[in-house]
Amino acid sequence: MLENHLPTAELQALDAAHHMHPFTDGGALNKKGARIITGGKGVFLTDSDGNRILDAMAGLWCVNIGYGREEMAQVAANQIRQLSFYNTFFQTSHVPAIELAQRLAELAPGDLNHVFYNGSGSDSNDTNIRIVRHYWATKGKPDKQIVISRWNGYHGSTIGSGSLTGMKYMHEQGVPMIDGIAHINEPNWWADGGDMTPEDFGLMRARELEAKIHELGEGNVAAFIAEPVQGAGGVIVPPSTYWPEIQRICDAHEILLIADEVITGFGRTGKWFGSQTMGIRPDIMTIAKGLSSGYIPIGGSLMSDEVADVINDGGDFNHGYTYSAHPVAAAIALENLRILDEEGIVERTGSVVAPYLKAKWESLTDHPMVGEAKIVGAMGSIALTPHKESRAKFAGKQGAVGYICRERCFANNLVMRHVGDRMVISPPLVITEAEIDLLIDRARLSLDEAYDKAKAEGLFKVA
Ligand code: PXG
Repeated sequence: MLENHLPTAELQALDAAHHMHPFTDGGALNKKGARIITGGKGVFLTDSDGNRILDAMAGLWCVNIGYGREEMAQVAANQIRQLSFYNTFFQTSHVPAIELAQRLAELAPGDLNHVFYNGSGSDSNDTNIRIVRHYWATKGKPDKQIVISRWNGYHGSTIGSGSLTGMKYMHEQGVPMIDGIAHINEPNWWADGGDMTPEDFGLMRARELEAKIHELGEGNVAAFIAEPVQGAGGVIVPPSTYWPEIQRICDAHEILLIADEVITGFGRTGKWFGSQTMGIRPDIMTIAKGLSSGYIPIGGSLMSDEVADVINDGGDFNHGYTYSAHPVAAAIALENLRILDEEGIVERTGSVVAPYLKAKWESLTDHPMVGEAKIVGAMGSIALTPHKESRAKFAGKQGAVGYICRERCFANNLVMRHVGDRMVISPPLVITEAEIDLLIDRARLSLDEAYDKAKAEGLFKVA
């Protein structure tokens, strides 16, 4: 533990000198200095200057049970004493891997009874690409190779998962997509819906999948991957017509459906899995983040009986990571699932947090800069706009006003992220009603300040 740490400025200087941050303009950050987080308890973080920050992002969409649970520390310590590491490559297994696999099979919907363990969401989606291609090859259809995903979907940042990811700014940065990936448009009615009703628009965007399958040839398409609710893309909640139509299309054609539940899993949407909330039946599920509440990295690819049977009958599956089924990570995940279940956290998210947060969150639409407010369970977004009726974008650089708002939030001891000009939240599921009130008070104050600043800087103009 680093309790008696160096002064903030010294830590910042060392950070700038030696630590390179993900998805960050390093040069700009090094001049400014990072905020140094020193502790976490429940929904609050502390920083090196003694601020107490309400973390409405649950770390990075992951700390579902809240920070600093003593039981988790005990389980990790005990497991390290018992068996700190062993691999599962060479015909061996261990108790945490077995118990966690059994528990996941119980919790996951349908017959998703089998897990391949990975270390994170990104490498889980790399695994999924390998699984679906090997699956079809084993079934005598080696041409079925292409995985279809969506623009503005997020599936990770390795070369494989980053190719699935639909953020063009990632593809542009020296990471050409791997072969055999195709993208369709996202069901983002606020941004792209024009004069259509959300329902008609949802159907139209879902049918892009069918059109893409026809264009590529059904015999060449392995799978479709999507987040039940897009997270990193800005908490885009699809219109009600979208998922039923996607399910119909996957069923009508020979296409595996992969639900990327890295954010939506483990209670985030008010049920154990977002697939249950959105009424879909995936063949494969990507899990990570909330699986361990972020206490230790772990991810997984959950798959149906049929997919697992084919893979298991296909001879050697030439894939795996050193830390697949890491025993400490598996033990931590099991303890996390016990806490989520026995403390009724998933159930309470649906019955208490979701309705309370929804009412408060939607009340923000009376703010002059807030257009739509969207929320599913405990993941929500608001669209910032200079003109609500026309759903207009801001005239200047996209995301400039969102960035100002995020900076005001940070200054007001609230972590709320911006995705372009959408503000997003995903607080720990253990958040109380009083803490939700505090979240909304700080969000409103930050919106007011950002609104004033955007006006003063001439940014509050319709594009
Ligand atoms: N799938 C989904 C749906 C995700 O949200 C990943 C896969 C990749 O997981 P790993 O564990 O490899 O990071 C994610 C991760 C953001 C942000 O800014 C979101 C993620 C990661 C980093 C930043 O919202 N999601």
